[in-house]
Amino acid sequence: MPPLGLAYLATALEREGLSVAILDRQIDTRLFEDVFDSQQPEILGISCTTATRFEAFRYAAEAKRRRPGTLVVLGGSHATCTAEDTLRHLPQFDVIVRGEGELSFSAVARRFLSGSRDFSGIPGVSFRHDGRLIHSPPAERVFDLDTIGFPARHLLPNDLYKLENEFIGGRSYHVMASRGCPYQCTFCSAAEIWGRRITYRSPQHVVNEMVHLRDKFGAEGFRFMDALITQRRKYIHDLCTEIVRRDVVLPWEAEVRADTIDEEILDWMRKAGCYYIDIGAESINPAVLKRMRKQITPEQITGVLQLAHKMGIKTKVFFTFGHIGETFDQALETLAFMRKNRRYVCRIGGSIGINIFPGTEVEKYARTIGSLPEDFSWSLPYEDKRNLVFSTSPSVPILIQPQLGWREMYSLRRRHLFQKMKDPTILAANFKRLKDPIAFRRLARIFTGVWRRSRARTN
Ligand code: B12
Ligand code: SF4
Repeated sequence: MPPLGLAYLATALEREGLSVAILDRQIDTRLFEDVFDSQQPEILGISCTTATRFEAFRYAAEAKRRRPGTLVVLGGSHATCTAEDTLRHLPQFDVIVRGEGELSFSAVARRFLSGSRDFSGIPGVSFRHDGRLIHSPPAERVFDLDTIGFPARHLLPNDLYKLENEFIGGRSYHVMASRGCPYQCTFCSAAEIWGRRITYRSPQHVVNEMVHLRDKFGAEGFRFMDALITQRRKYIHDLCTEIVRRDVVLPWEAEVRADTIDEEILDWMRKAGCYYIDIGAESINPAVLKRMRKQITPEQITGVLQLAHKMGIKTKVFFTFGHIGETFDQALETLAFMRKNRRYVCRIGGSIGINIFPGTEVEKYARTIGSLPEDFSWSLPYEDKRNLVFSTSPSVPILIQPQLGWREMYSLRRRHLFQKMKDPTILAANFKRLKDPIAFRRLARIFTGVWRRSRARTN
């Protein structure tokens, strides 16, 4: 998945006349040290999630060791929610850019390149000054997203990404039409990162990018990465109309919230090329949905799945288990729903164990119930190998509660896995993968690992 955030930042910096390179360590196998030594950057900007934070910390320390005068800046979701903690514990970082990065990072770069190390007065940044930690007020959001331009894809190793429409293949590019989210789900840090305001690019600007991707990059399809592309009825109508008007109707996929879809909207989307929607349902139990503040109902979830099925639009739906207050029986209800409603849905995914991310209500709750020690620091070493069973990173803690402890979570994981193994579409997909020896070995390792661990638990 291309790092669109970094590519947008690169556009902003190139507009400042700076020369920029991006190293995407998710996909690029070159060593950080080699690239750093060959580029000798004056400013190193690093983006990380909570799962990749320790890698980011290592690169920053390595950069400072090799070239102490480099300004090392951290940004992105994890940095935004942990600025105080990170600067307090990790001297290798000079500045943290919180939230939307284009304006603040450009201002930091300008200030630094003019010879100053005092970043006072720049909104949205945290830094050390005279031995103190300074957090400037949050930056204003960019309200007219058209002004930030297209992401600098010419700096990304586009051929390395698996850019394919999920069900139909064809070279497909990721596009974002909006930023931010007005909701406050308990497990998500969006509000902490973006505030609660959602901003949009104009439909014309989005379609300009789609045309550019088709004509210059050979795009045969698109994936909209927005959290909320269907949030405003008028916006999705205008976007679909513009796609049709400009004759760039290629297959695309999008994530939608179940409460924002009706037949008319799906019809506009289908006519504009949408063949597949992705729904984050999380749970089918009304009390669990309410407590996680998802603000959708089980009826809306089933409604949208049936509607899309009727209209011939493919669906993927995703459930998560282990939410605040969720009981074992409520989780089983969701697993049963997944089993029974298979016929409406092309893919059903689930993940057991709620990751505790900084800046979320789950984090606060986890500290109060002792699932995270009160003095837990995101910047100090942390690893729990038990998390690996839940196909997440061992460095991201999982919410463990009195009514849903490790034992129950392992049991849910086992039930979910067996349910998946009995699913004919998943079996067929895995059977195809068996032809690839590397995929075969990986799959065999996963199954035997989970099997052994779950046996060890039950004995
Ligand atoms: C769309 C999305 C995705 C897309 C990614 C699209 C993309 N390229 O941005 C997909 C589906 C691939 C995805 C995957 C994952 N996501 Co996600 N995702 C989102 C979502 C809904 C929107 C993100 C967004 O608006 N991106 C737009 C771009 C422009 O923003 P950006 O990348 O953050 O970059 C801007 C700023 O953050 C900042 N910035 C970023 N990096 C840097 C670096 C520097 C130096 C500076 C100065 C600034 C800076 O400037 C950028 C431009 O303004 C958010 C929730 C939300 N509504 O915000 C969750 C969110 C970011 N995702 C989250 C998570 C956990 C994940 C996954 C780990 C899930 C998983 N288990 O696989 C993966 C990680 C992928 C990865 N390796 O980064 C978490 C992050 C929490 C955390 N603390 O780690 C969030 C906050 C949701 C949550 N649960 O709280 N995600
Ligand atoms: S999970 Fe989705 S709807 Fe909920 S706050 Fe995060 S981005 Fe918004």
